[in-house]
This record gives sequence, C-alpha cells and structure tokens, in this order.
Amino acid sequence: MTLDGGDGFKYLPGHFDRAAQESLVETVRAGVEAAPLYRPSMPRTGQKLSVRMTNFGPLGWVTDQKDGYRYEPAHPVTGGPWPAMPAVMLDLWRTVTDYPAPPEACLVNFYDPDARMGLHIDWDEEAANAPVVSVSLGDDALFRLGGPQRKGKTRSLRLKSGDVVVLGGASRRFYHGVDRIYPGTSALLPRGGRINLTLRRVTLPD
Ligand code: MD3
Ligand code: FE
Repeated sequence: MTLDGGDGFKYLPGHFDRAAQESLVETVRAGVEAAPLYRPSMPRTGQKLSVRMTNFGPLGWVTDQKDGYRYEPAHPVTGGPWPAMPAVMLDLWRTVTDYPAPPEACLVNFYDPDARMGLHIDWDEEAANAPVVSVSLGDDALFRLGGPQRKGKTRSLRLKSGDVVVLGGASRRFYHGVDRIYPGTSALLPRGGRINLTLRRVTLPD
C-alpha cells in the first residue's frame, strides 16, 4: 500500500517485513561498531541534541557549536571515514525514488524513550530537488509534518517499525519533527528505542 498526498510525500507502511527489519538492524549494529553513535551539539548555543547520531556513506550530516550544520566525510569523534552505504539502502533508494544519482548520506538517528526532534526544515543539501527517504525501526514514533511555514497546519502520523516515508517535491521543504517515542511498542531492538535512517543526496550530480 502507498499513500501519496500529492505534494511528493509518500507513506509506505510496513515496507520492510520483520525479517528485513532484523537484517537492517544487524547492518546498523555493524556500522555503529566502527562509527559510534554520539550526541551532536547545536550551532551557537552548544546545546546537545537528545537524539544520538552517526552516518553511513561518503558524507555524513554533523553539527557542532562552532561550525553548525553541514556534511562531512569523517566521523567527528573518531576522525575516521563513515562506514560504506549499505547495499540494502541503495536498493531502497532505487526502488522508491526516480532520482538519477545515488544517495550520499545515510543519517542514523537513535531515539531513547525521552528523545525528541523539534520542528525543522532540512536545508543543508545542495541537491534541493532530490527526495529524502526515511526508514523507521524499533519503537513507534509520533511524527509531525507541517508545510513550508512554521506557523501552518500540521498532520501527525504514528510511524512504526518497517515503515518507509519518501519526502519529494514540495514536501522536501516542509517543517517536520518527532514529538514523542512510544516505549515498549516494538521488540525489534532488545534494549528498546527507535532508529530512523534517512537517505539524502547532498551534492548536485554532474
Ligand atoms: C519531511 N528525522 O533527520 S525522518 C532528520 O524520524 C529528521 O528521525 C526524523 O527529520 C526522524 O532530519 C524524521 C522523516 C523525514 C526526513 C526528512 C524530511 C521527514 C521529512 C524532509 C522534509 C520533510
Ligand atoms: Fe529532518
């Protein structure tokens, strides 16, 4: 089943079955061993995000107090390159988008039961017309999608493990965030929590 809002927002509930989710978790676990989850800091204030992050692929999204939001080829704590983009994520991108070049970053967000992500727009990618693809794993999350203006109407969606969301077209520049995690709603991650993987094209293809 696919729900398409007409603004480039596509919701694919249960895109990955339980076996595929388990395999994805194993892939993420192996990557996190080489590129550990860490808590990035916000520009200017230096306040730490509640979400822990890492990345796979040639570029990774990072933020710190001094230089702010950007993409970098190396892990800010270890200094090493990000682990390779998993083949399953490249396959997903080709399956659910018609963008003519592969994604360069797979941002891994890990939510503890009390982690949140405030309403924001993703502005840091030069490839503004490339979609973003999101995969949810583990506990349910209350996802909020607004419009191009912070004050506009919003809709809420409870994202479950295995769900995929594609943000293309106008929705690519819509406000969005994660209001809450529902602890204990999935047994996929032995210690609970939620993982969100987002695929992004960062640079303009030739
Ligand atoms: C809607 N992550 O990492 S994923 C982010 O669940 C982020 O971790 C959330 O927002 C999470 O930047 C939401 C779905 C998502 C990603 C990008 C979007 C929704 C989006 C870009 C535009 C509109
Ligand atoms: Fe975002």
